[in-house]
Amino acid sequence: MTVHKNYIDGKWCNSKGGKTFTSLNPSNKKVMGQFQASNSEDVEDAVKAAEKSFHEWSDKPAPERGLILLEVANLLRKNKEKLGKLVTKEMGKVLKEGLGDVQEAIDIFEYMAGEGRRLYGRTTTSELRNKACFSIRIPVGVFGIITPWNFPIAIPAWKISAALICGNTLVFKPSSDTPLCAVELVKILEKAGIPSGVVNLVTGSAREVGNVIVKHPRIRGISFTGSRDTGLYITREAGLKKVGLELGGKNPIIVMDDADINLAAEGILWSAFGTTGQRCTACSRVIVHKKIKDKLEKELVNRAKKMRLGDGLKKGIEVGPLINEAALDKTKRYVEIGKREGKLICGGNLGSKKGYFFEPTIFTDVKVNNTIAQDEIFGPVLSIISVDTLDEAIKAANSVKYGLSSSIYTNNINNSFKSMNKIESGITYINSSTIGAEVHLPFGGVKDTGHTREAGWSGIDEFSHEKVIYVDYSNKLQKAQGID
Ligand code: UN1
Repeated sequence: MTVHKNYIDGKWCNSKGGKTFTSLNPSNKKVMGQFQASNSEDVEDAVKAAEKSFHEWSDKPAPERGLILLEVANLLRKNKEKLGKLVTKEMGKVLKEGLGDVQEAIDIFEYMAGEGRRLYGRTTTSELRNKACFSIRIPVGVFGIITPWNFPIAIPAWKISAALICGNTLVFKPSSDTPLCAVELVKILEKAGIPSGVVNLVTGSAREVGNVIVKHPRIRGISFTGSRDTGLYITREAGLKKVGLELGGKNPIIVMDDADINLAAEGILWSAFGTTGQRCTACSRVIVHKKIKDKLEKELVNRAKKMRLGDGLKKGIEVGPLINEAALDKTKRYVEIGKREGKLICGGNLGSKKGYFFEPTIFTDVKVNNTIAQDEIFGPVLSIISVDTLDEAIKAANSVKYGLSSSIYTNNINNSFKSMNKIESGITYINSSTIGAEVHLPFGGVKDTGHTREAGWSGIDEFSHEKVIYVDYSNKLQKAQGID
């Protein structure tokens, strides 16, 4: 079996602790490879390498950094098929989504390459004569990038591309469920010409690696996507680092009585059962107007029952496995709770024991405050809640602690504008699914999802400081605020 290494200071190396762990294909539990179970010494080496390379990298003109990022995009495109299949094997999502994961990475590397010729600051006026005021972008320093398994290529790409174009160097700790995707991504970064020490990959556990990165005194920034609990831990432990957090959701789709029901059903199923419900943006709550509840429910159940569950590499499969045993157990646990809280109208069972499969599951007559309508399950479980008015629907949508994505299906312009303003979330879709955010727009949430933004133009804010410059060309001491 191949033993994959860390990548520190431009060299592929073993962990100093000599321990390894394995990653499994969730469709068949076959081992994908062995990886370094790194420790604090490895993190220290990675930080040293990142510090050493910082000046050379950040002094390089941003358009030149951009050219290297463009080469990363080109190499990703050349290897899209191979990497897409790897995503499906290691993470489980069906192949068309595995390819989408890689496409999202191509898109963000291209976008951030272009940022090399923008990195905008602002110019403004001064209170005083003969004085210029403007801002420039400066890098933060060494960044810790801690990423989840559900978008094993795309999410590292969002963060790494933005960190690099802003001139930071970094230590990258991927999820231990998808380390092979991370290794392959870093190989592409290496091949594209990222200089030694700029990107350092350290695989291993949250306790031995993630935790050390979060607390490390010489790491200046953290960008993390994952659970709310870990986000809270990072908030407490990261000290005064610049922290970006994206922490999950309980995303609603409101369906009004004037909506196109077929369109809504299609969007709901894609949002709820695409990626087996394992997206932070996945829809887990349908909030439907009472008048059309029965009709929508029937449509959803008919279609969900036809969705084929299985190995995502096989043709015709629409729903892949959950990521691991723990995710399967969690889903089972919530389905048991759901049976007490609502009415099970679809699924509810394990799929083939060969992998971590669970059927697309729908509960109806769920109450706003029920556990299955409040907790993030991160599996293929959908709750239907019915309401009488749009105001009631918006109140229900906002009843959870999270606020990432949301959607409303309606053909009434007043309903849609009211929802855009009143739903508490970082993203609201009108007549579309809750998933599929595009990389050139800011991504992030409100409330317990976290309040920072990444990707798009906001990716630049996450990974740089805006520094202000005052140039006084009056040849005398001028005092602001009207002081003579
Ligand atoms: C996530 O699940 O954390 O909008 C990211 C989407 C994808 C990204 C999801 N582009 O669903």
